[in-house]
Amino acid sequence: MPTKKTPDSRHSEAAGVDTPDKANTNAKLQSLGDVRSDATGQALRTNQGVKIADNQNTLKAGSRGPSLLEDFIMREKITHFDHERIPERIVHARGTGAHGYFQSYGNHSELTKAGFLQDPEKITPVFVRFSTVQGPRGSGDTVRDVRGFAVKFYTDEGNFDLVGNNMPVFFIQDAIKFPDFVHAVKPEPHNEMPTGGSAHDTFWDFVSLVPESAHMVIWAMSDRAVPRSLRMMEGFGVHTFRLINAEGVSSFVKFHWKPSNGVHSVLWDEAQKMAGKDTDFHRRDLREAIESGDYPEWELGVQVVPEADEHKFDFDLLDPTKIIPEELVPVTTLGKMVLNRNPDNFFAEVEQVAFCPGHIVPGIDFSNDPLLQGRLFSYTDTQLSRLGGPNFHEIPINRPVAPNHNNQRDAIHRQTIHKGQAAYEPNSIDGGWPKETPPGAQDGGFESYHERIDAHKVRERSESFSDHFSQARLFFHSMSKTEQQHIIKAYSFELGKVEREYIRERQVNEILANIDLELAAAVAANLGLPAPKAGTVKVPEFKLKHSPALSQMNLPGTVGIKGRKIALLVADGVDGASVDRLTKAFEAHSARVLLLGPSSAPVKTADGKQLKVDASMEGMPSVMIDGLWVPAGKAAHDALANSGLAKHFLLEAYKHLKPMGLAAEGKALLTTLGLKEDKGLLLGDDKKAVESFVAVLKEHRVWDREAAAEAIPA
Ligand code: HDD
Repeated sequence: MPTKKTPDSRHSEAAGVDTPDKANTNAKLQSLGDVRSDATGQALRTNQGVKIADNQNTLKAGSRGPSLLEDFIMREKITHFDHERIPERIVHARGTGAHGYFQSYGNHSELTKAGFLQDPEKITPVFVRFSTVQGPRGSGDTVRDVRGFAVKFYTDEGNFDLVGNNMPVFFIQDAIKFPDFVHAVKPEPHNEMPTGGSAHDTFWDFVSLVPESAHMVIWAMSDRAVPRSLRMMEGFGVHTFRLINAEGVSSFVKFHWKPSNGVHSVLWDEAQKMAGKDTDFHRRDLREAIESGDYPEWELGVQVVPEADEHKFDFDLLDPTKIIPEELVPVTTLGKMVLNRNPDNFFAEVEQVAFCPGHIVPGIDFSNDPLLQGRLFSYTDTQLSRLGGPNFHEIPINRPVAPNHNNQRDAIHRQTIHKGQAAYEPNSIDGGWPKETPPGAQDGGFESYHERIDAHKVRERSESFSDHFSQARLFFHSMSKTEQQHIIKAYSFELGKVEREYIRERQVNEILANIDLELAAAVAANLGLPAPKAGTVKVPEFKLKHSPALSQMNLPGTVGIKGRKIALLVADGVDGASVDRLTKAFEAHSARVLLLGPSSAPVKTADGKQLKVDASMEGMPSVMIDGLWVPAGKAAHDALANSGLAKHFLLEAYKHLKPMGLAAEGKALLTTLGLKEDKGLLLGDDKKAVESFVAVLKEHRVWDREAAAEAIPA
């Protein structure tokens, strides 16, 4: 508790006043548990605490008569129910979240005075919310879209929100364009279609008229927009921020999250099917991973640009449509984040969490990126209508672990009961408390970076923001051939859904042709349009021609196949020993092995034992697994060869380039299916075959198979 001071001492002494400690921080990890009651052994009561005798029948005038208005129990229940919904987020409505912690790798005090980045012993609780952008709350998880990657760090010095995406750039350069962009991408106003996607006229109308979107749109047409898992995405703070050390030295930084699981995606056909077969694929995957102890991990890194180097690049650091290629400024890792606890209640935690890029702590500051500057206003503002007023910081998931004493009072849904008379400052009644803390090297009050501004008030875009194509080109040229083909197909699919031909033409001729003529020609061919002969603007030559860090083929992660789902397809007559051998072999790599049968009923092994299955091949279709194996057992192979369900499962897995293995007798099954062995389609269940399978699964898919897989029906 604060010690009483004389009224004229305006500042608290930093030490000893409400200093948060580790116990306080750890308490945050438990705090939601404290406010939750699972009500075991408790009587059913009204909100006013009255015990309820009958929760089945309304009070009536006679058992067949009208209901009585005086039934306060029924009215309270129905009234509460009538108001259960709150507005969903305007964007990023569909999401899921998890708790975890952040731990610094060392003392980064040369960069920042932010305490959570200085002490490797310090465990800082975090809550992360992942989201899609376009779709409403009930939309599919696997649609083509940008993914939100918002992290709330509950630091001892206050909450720090890093509200980023899984792509390092954005569609627009100035926040004033955000409502236009969102109105264009959201379902169209006259018919509320499409749900969860950008393949429609208004989106392409807007982006084809706004060339600054070109870079972000090519990311959105790449495999990054169809992630295999939320655990397999990079995250980016997007804007340039500042880190400030105790001496007041500022460096520009870009924040990066690097997943230990690597960066992996699904194929487009797969993504579309998944949206139907399991709308909740990503939230389920995250929840199951955490439940089974496969805690997802990311390293937090920064690209650091000293203040003096601000203008040394071909692009403007303040332009959010630009990356700093990692080949120019490598990412320095600062620490790691581990997600290790699922929310107990989706609404209380995931739905009510309120992020804001303006939530920063001493040692971190904003840059003048005009998109970031606008965001600083928007997020708090939107919470006023979503969460019903300015007290949303008192909702458990939003409460800082740092104390937050001030003279703000009242307003709707106030939880805190403030004692005392003085809710103003200066005051002498309460000894002048709570008091300001002067800025200082460490533990000081927040101080904005003393940037010198000497300018005219203007509504202008800096000339240094005018190149919209060189980095989109760098991105396309840095992709593998496979990734480039996926991008061409994505543009072709999306523009194919655009009804107005002039919009298709404008995107091809005025945007794609400026990125890359071959890309434009390939998309034009798929749309039946003439290939453009030249771009419409002179694109500056970017010194760097390739950035390998942009291709996810170069981002396999560090944990191999840990947590990957491998299906063993079983049927009556399967060789139990083969099932055991394979299970052990894959589990040794920390993969998750699932036995899938023709139905959910157990199958009988060749030696007559009952073998329980995890699911049927229908219940867990091939799009939900990463690889498969058919264990030994002639009768089981024959049964699979005669099952349309099993054949479809195998062909679809093959089409989606998944690693597959079959015991030696699987040759006949392959012939039935018309499939040939390849690098990732293996025969035999010996150690060598298993190791080859694991090696291919580490590369995620059998990329060499793509041409052969074209012939397989979708
Ligand atoms: Fe935003 C939500 C990310 C630009 C206005 N945004 C929101 C979320 C993420 C982002 C991850 C979901 C947070 C959550 O899980 O609750 N937004 C971004 C990124 C941007 C960006 C990476 C550009 C670099 N956003 C942006 C601009 C504006 C907004 C320019 C307004 C001027 N964003 C919002 C919002 C949302 C939001 C309307 C909707 C719900 C919410 O904030 O809490 O205020």
